[in-house]
Amino acid sequence: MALISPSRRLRRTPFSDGVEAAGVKAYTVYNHMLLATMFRSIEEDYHHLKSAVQIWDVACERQIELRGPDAGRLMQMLTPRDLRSMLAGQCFYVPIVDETGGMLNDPVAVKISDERWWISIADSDLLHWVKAIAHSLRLDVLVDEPDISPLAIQGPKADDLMANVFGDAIRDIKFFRYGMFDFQGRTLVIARSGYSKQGGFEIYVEGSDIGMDLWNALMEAGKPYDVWAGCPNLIERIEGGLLSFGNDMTMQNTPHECGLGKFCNTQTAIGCIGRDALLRVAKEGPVKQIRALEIEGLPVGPCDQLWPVMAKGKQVGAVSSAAWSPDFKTNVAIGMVRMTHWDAGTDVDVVTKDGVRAARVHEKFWI
Ligand code: THG
Repeated sequence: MALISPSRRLRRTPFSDGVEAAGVKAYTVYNHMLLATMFRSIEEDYHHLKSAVQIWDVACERQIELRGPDAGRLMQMLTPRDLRSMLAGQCFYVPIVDETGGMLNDPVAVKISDERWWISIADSDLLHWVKAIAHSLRLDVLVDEPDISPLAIQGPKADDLMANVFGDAIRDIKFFRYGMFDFQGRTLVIARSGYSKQGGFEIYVEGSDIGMDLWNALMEAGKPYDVWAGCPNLIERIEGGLLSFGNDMTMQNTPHECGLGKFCNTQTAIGCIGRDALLRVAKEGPVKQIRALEIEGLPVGPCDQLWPVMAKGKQVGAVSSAAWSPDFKTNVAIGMVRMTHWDAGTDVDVVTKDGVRAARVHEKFWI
């Protein structure tokens, strides 16, 4: 692969100096921002993530802030998840849908107060959609992208590392809840969440100016735990069934097709823009859905285009993410599979870029 050309369009992050000093080997672009994808090798990073602790520059998980009396109303317009029970101090994984029920994004919503919400977005320009709704309905809410950059601490030693910097109270934060913690006189939101199944935290770093000081403090505090700079890991996130917007699903898919029906309360999410469309699809049920797939044979290359899933010469689905799993000693994959072939154990073929491979629908994700 060639190099990536730096430019103003491709935004750096408050932690980019640290990422570079740590020897980043590959980047992707996410929300028009740099996101590291590899430090040593994807496999070394994977083993280390599962045994130690890593600091991830996930500033590209940009925030959309909703501020004002209509913030809660606007937030509910965006998602079919019922937000009435959500309290300040909680985070919710929320599908965001358009008027046809198509997925526009799958962010984490963070409720700061009734009148202040953050939407921690995946890779799509959601800000435009949210601003247009607020403006066209003359809602009493400000919508913008504040200077807030998530920094994730992930891995089994994450609690110990974080306790060294923020104190033992950090250990009491529950999954998808957050607390407020001080660093250099700044109060930061710290949630127990993150794009891995290894456990850990996300610090919503408010103010780019403290970015490198916090990065360095965490690196120092992590020395006893063999901390590395890291990044979301392709293998681990497939094993864990963590979906990637733009890869595993697009605007063409409903939340139900994505297996995100459990995060929808379409009956009671009054005000959700896609509600009528989703009531129809929820009644019929999806005819294709995300599945875990096991692809036989030698390690497959990265999936940078959909790989057709075939049965008896007919296409019955497509694989969107795949990687060799060292722990499960098979190729793990995520794909969308038609109803006729989505039962666990169904044998299919996958047309990978290095040839046709036998594959099987797996009953669930691996971790
Ligand atoms: N954290 C934050 N922002 C993000 C991500 C994140 N924005 C971009 C991207 N990741 C959004 N997508 C996801 C996908 C999965 C999860 C979070 C964000 C996730 N899912 C858990 C699961 O499926 O096991 C838990 C969901 C739940 O039980 O509520 O964590 O990672 N800030």
